Amino acid sequence: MNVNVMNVDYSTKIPNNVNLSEDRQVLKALEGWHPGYIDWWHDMGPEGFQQSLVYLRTAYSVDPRGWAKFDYVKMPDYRWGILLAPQEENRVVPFGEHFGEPAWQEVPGEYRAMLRRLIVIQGDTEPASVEQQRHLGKTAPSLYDMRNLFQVNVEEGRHLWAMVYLLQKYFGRDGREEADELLRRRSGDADSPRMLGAFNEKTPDWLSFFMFTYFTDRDGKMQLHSLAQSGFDPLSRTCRFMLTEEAHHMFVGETGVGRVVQRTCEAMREAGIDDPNEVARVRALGVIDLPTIQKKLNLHYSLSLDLFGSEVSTNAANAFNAGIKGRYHETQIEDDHRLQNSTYPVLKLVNGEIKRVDEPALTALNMRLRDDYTQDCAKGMLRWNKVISTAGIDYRLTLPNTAFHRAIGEFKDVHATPEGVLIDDAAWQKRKSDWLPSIADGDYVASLMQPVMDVGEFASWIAPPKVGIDNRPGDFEYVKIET
Ligand code: BYC
Repeated sequence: MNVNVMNVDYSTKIPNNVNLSEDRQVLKALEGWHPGYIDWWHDMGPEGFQQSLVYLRTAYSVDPRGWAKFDYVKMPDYRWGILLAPQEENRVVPFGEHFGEPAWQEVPGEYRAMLRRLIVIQGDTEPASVEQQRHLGKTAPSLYDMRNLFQVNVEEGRHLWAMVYLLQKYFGRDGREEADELLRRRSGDADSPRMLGAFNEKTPDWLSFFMFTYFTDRDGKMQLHSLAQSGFDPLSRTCRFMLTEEAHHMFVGETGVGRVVQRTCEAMREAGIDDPNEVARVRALGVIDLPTIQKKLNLHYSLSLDLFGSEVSTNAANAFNAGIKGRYHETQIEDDHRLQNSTYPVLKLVNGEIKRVDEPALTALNMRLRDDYTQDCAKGMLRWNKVISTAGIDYRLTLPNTAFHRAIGEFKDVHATPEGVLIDDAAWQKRKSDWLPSIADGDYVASLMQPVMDVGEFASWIAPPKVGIDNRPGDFEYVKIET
């Protein structure tokens, strides 16, 4: 491990551990990009609270034993920095046609376009999520939750910086142009939308935010893991450090949904309601009924599955062959890491039925990553279901079938129930509001979104967390709101 890259240089305008002060050209490009970023943050970052002091963590090192410090910061003063995990000595390309060759420190010419595309797609998602979440501060269910939202937002901003650094350092003029485009596209904009579907959807309320951080940030985790395997070493190192921050985002999602479920179960028990499908009675308690939570889950999981691309993809095969994008935990997998002769079972439509069919493993890489993702999703759900069963309520949250509500890949042209039964358009239209949030469900959840900004207080529909951030007590003032 190279000790020099552990600590971050705060003397330049852009904190970094990549020796920017001696890399004048890149420093200049980044400093040139900085004002546009700050404008974007003011226009499209969190609405309001920009002058509030927020108890945020800022990365000061990339040492896994202690990399962040917590302090009150005004969001626009957050030090967005460029941090790469330490360079591993003698690292080799861990998969594909170049397996075993030294990892690249510069962009290999033949893979330039492919690499740039992947970096741009990754970069595009980061500001998109900030845009999607920008109005949520105003309806935060507590100061604790508001702080977590803003933490996620500033770190997604930092992840944008991470990708922009790669573009500006390694891709010259077209990299700089792409960096500018990242600030120009807007989530949900009719003329200039973000690149991937889920990042143009609305995040209308806090339950959606928690589902997004659980399901969509977890796609981020899987994609970052795959890129962290890259033979292009600077990308690998960047993604490795981003994963450190990403863990908190998924924690916010998992505990957020868990706390909503817990509050609903507590309220049902107190009111003596056993049947979770008595939606009107449960809603009268000011909590979110379990069937609506399931519908939100169906929506966010299916939108997130689309982010893996088509089940069978030559793009994915090419990126793997090139040594640019690997598999989840590539180096821990025991095989030849070339996949020239192996197969992988892929879900496909065969004579109107959903079946697993063996495909060449190389073209099936998106499917494989998506399978790894589904397994990862299922883990946290066990905890949510434990809360429900402990409360003695007969209900289980489940992941819908992969064919349900898809816009990308094998199932995009069919309709399927959450159980995976194919149905026709008429049946889908009739039943879809049983499976996805209806306007009425959205209105009800929206009606609960009343801000709670008193220290240590929480909205009626969500339980307090078990522990505070940075071990702070329950009555800690996570955001000092300016008056
Ligand atoms: N929407 O071979 P195909 C995160 C396009 S999230 C729109 O099926 P491929 C985060 C595709 O571009 C992680 N278009 O797929 C989370 C291609 O178009 P072109 C973000 C789509 O290329 C929360 C065509 O369809 N990172 O970090 O194998 C908060 C055929 O493509 C979509 C990455 O995604 C879609 N959903 O895989 C903040 C990693 N899917 O080129 C942040 C980088 C496919 O023919 N990206 N298309 O015009 C990739 O690895 C791959 O590009 C994808 C697609 C997985 C996205």
